[in-house]
Amino acid sequence: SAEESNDAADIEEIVGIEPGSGTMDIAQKTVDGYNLDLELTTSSEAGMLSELKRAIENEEPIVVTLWQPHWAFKDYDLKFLEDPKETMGASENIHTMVRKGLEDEKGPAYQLLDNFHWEVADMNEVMGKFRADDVEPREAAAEWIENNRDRVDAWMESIEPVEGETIELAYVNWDTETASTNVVALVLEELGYNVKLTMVDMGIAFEALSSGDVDGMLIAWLPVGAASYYEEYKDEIVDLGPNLEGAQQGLVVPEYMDIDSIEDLPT
Ligand code: PBE
Repeated sequence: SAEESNDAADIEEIVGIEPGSGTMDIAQKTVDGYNLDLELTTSSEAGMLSELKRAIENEEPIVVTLWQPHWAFKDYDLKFLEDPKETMGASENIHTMVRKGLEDEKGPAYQLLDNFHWEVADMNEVMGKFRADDVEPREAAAEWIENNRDRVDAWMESIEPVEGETIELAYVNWDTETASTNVVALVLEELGYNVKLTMVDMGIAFEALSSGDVDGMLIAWLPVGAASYYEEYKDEIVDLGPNLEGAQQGLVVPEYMDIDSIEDLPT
């Protein structure tokens, strides 16, 4: 029966995302920390989501690495498995980081990046829009800006516009970071910057920022998600603090599954 098929005993794997992501790092620590007898499979955000979709259509058991903000929580009935050891982190913040020297060399951009701050609901709105309406992230970001002009104006307040300067932001191909990076890129363009967005893996982004090859990034989930990279590079980069608070990562299952905790998974 469907009920039996949702038993934790039927689960053999955790469907993960890109190798080298913060998520995979902490998911592996979770497998080790709880002594789980499960294979952590690598995939991509899109691959994980299509496996999730297929499992839900067939009401089959599945465990994925997932996080909030994410439109998947709106599209599907999902739950975070309780994580008493907090190896997947508890409440996470997404930090903005810039290269050393940016404040002196590109003050207005630095100021804007420092001022940028929004809420979980905002990020969900932008990422949900480019997902659901099949519009480009840039268009979804522009629409959010239009609807939140007062807040965007507050980020830009008393920043001197520039002319013809270039700024380069690194980001990873995750919907969360695609949303924030596109919003910030458009506001930097309003300030007069030519904005270059460079999509890379998370490790490359940290490395490029530390060597000064890119100017900034909005991708680091802390204190837990990106901690390994942050520890490695923190002395060579400038952490401007959270641009969003109250994010969360975890092991996530469909509501119809009869387990509630990571401790219910096979060991
Ligand atoms: N994520 C999405 C990323 C950040 C955003 C949670 C998969 C990670 O830290 O791996």
